[in-house]
Amino acid sequence: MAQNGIIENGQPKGEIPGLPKPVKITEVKYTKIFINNEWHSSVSGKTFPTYNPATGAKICEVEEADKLDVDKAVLAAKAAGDRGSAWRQMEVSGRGRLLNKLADLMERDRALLATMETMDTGKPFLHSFLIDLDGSIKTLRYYAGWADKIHGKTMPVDDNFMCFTKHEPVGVCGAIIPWNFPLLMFVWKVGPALCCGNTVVIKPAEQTPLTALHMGALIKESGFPPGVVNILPGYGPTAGAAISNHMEVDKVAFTGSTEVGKLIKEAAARSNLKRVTLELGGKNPTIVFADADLRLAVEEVQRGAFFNQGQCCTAASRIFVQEQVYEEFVRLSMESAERVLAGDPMDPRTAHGPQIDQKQFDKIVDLIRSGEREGATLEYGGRPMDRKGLFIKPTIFSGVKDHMRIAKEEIFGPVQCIFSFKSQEEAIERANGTPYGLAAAVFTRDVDRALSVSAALQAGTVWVNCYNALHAQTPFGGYKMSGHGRELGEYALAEYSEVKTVTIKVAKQD
Ligand code: NAD
Ligand code: NW8
Repeated sequence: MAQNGIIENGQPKGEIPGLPKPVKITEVKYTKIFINNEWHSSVSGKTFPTYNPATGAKICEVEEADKLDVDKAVLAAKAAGDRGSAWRQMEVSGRGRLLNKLADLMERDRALLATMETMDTGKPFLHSFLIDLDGSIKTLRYYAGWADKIHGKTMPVDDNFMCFTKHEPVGVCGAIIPWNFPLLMFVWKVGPALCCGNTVVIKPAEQTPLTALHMGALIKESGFPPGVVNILPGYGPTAGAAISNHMEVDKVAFTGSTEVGKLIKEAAARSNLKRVTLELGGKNPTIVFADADLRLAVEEVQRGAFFNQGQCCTAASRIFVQEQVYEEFVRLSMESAERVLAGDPMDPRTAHGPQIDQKQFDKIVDLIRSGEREGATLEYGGRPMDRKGLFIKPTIFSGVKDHMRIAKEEIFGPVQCIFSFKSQEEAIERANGTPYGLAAAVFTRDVDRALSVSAALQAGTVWVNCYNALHAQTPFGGYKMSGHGRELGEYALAEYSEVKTVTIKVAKQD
């Protein structure tokens, strides 16, 4: 968020140029299952409600996809990707043109999409518009650029053979995505899948189906052939499991809990050994050294902890601060937390909204209680806010010890846990002492220290003197139990391609 320069500590710095007003949505237009560029009712006839977490009000009913709807969608996706289909016959640059067109339409509907994202998730409109929409549009344009630049190699062997590789689409790509970044996760999966020529069957999270469905309308309007993208709102154990178990789905990409990640891999193994990429949770360590720019560290780390109400796989949830600056860091963090403006997510000044649902809310409150019981010092917050909706006050614990539940479990809420350390070696050991390995951060002014600590940390991403600095060009994914495979960047293309080796015998010439 530092990157756009107009938000400081999650708050706008005065007037925000280019931030429109939220759009008045009186009726949600797209609430059905999207297959073959058409809107379908569910085979079962069932629907499910989606709620606004800021008010608790029901927004609308959405058609509930289940196994039979997934079967229909997979058939459509398979046909759309067949040899001879419009999608497979299209010039590769045409895929890029369509992805850019989709990005244009997202730009046109940006205020509407941001409003809908805020209604369905409770995240501040300020962030939906400036971060989620910005990142989504950039991701699509980035992959649009790749569509005609994906090529193989030739391998010299000897004069008797000509060998080359081609990168082909994997086929039908399933995607199962979470509720914390519904649009961003949609394009992180659909962007690379489409630029590589695959077709997609995607299930948004049951809490947040609305923006994915709007994307269906934009995908159709862009001119993608029918069946290339199919969108199935529904629940995990039904629609989600039908995707991961399907014999005709060639790959599944999942973002969500470690627990469900294991189920996905198991289902893939039991069915057709479909390829699996997993982006799971984290218990991300940050190490703040005594030589760091302390004010910068406090702001970046706190934003890392509280951004999206703490509902980030990258959340800065374990903050190790060197003992010389520990008290100062805690004090400045409390001051900074005072300035986080919580409230109506549609208000352009709001930087902190409600949690996604009652289940997550209860889990966070329970973990905060466990922190108090286990002897951590509650420095700030720690309580639900005195207002309607699922708001939890930003919370800071100091004196956290490695054995406590709040030090080990993913909280997925606005809770900053601050630990103290003495030596660099100790900090590295403790930072790595987790089964997760998604992201980590280091704050220091010493470039040698920054390099050696970032080399030692077991994490797919290490931020130095910044936090949550994500870009479409840079790969993102986990070490250890945070998953495998990479999203974003050139690396993601490998997850959505098969490599074919063609070896040609060259006849001897007389
Ligand atoms: P979840 O893993 O249950 O949900 C993620 C997606 O998986 C949703 O689309 C869901 O419908 C689907 N799903 C659920 N069960 C499934 C199954 N058996 N087969 C196939 N798909 C299935 O996550 P949750 O219950 O919403 O949240 C629980 C915890 O997960 C959170 O507290 C947090 O710790 C973690 N989480 C992590 C991320 C992340 O970005 N890595 C996102 C959301 C939640
Ligand atoms: C893709 C993503 C981004 C982007 C910018 C700023 C703050 C936080 C996030 C973020 C392309 C270009 C930019 C963020 C997003 C998702 C997660 C955590 C942080 N992404 N951003 Cl899981």
